[in-house]
Amino acid sequence: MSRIVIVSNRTPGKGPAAGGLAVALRKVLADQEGFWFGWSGKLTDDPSPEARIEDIDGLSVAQIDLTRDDHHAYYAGFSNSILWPSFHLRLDLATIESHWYEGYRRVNAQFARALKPLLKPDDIVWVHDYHLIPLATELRSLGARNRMGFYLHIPFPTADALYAIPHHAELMRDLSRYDLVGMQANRDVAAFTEFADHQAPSTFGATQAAVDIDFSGTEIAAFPIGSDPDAFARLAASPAATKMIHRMRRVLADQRLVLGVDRLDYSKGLPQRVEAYEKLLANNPRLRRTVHMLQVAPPSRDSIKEYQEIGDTLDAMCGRVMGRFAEPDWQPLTYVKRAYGQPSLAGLYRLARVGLVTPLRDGMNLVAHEFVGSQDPQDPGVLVLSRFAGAAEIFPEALQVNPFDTDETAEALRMALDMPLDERRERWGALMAAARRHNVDDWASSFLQRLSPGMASPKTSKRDILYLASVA
Ligand code: ADQ
Repeated sequence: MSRIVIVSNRTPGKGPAAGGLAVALRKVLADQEGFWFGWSGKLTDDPSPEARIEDIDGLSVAQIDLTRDDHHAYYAGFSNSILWPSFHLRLDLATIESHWYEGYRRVNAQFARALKPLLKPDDIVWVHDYHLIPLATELRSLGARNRMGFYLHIPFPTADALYAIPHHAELMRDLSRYDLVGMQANRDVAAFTEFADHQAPSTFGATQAAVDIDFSGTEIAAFPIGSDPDAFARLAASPAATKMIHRMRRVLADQRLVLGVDRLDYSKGLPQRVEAYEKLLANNPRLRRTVHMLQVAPPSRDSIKEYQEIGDTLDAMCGRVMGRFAEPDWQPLTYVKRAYGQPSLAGLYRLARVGLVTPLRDGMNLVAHEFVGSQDPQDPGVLVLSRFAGAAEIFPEALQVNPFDTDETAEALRMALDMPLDERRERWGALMAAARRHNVDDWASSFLQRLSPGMASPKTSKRDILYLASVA
């Protein structure tokens, strides 16, 4: 049976993960033979060209070190100061330094040189995310003929945003070296298809004469990622979750909890969210003292200026709302900057009357799935969801909002808080059914089955792949 080789920027570490990728993929290799390949997290002056192979929490992991300069250019530079903001349509937050691209390609070539000797001919290679778009090109130039799939965890940009990315034509050519490219949502496949349709090789013309993009050998389809909603349901009733719920109930008393859980990232719409909550309190004095907002947002990528700035902005906004509405015996909100284990998160999700998931743009958003999975079926909370998250295609029964319109989000919050129990149950029943249909096991087996149709699957996927679109 073919082995699965998962490749991502970082190999998984021990302990709770604050990123969706690690949470989702641990499960794949728990069920199936193979290994995980990526950067170790270590920076050295003279990295070994060979990967170290270790067992980490029962997973076989092959890792390499990077030099500080290469890592900066590849990770903080090209990946997270150019690709991340552009793919999230935040060109205003992109910083372009042209030398970062060489570092990005150098690291992808280094990954390929260390991975190629570990590959057997029938291994299936599954590459994850925007850090590693050129990996198939690099592996193929070393002679690898394996089936290779790429999954983009973040949204695919509009054509205009793509044009703003240096070397975008080469990156698109790199995508064409994969057998399968998976995206989160139909909107991403549509954006990709639009770009591919309008950028036939000839139209790259004089400025891009060397680039010849042929997508006829690449299948493009949407495979919306999910969580394990039944595991969250169990976790939410576990002793650790119950402990968190009791602690919070003592503090909250009769106040209803409005909950946000996110990495601290400008794509998550946190200032707009706090502003919407401020408007809720301003427009509905009767709700003061009856609600409390908890925003959990551990810092991420904090070596990047734009991430420090979003932290400062959020601090200031939370301070403003406190100053405007707090009483000696009532605080309107709490802002916590740390990561929690899944049982504690599940407890918070279950306790919340409203899950406020309002990114300005998001590939999927697993917090929405986890919130749904964790609810008490007898007394479920309400999901307020950005229509610009991939999850909006999965959860039409959420209260969907335009997160840029803070009046609309404030009104959705009011509706959620006033929603009768019958309606909450009805909406949650539909959301939970959707979360189960799109669970993470089926996501992984759907992608792997499509990448390698003859391969035995660890779990038979009953889900049809509803989101297929092909540019071939
Ligand atoms: P992220 O941008 O990290 O992921 P998301 O999908 O919400 O966003 O996943 C976050 C994960 O981190 C969730 O599993 C959540 O439980 C966990 N998490 C968040 N805050 C936490 C905290 N304070 N403590 C502990 N855990 C926390 C990227 C894309 C998304 C896409 C995922 C998966 O940006 O759009 O859904 O990958 O493909």
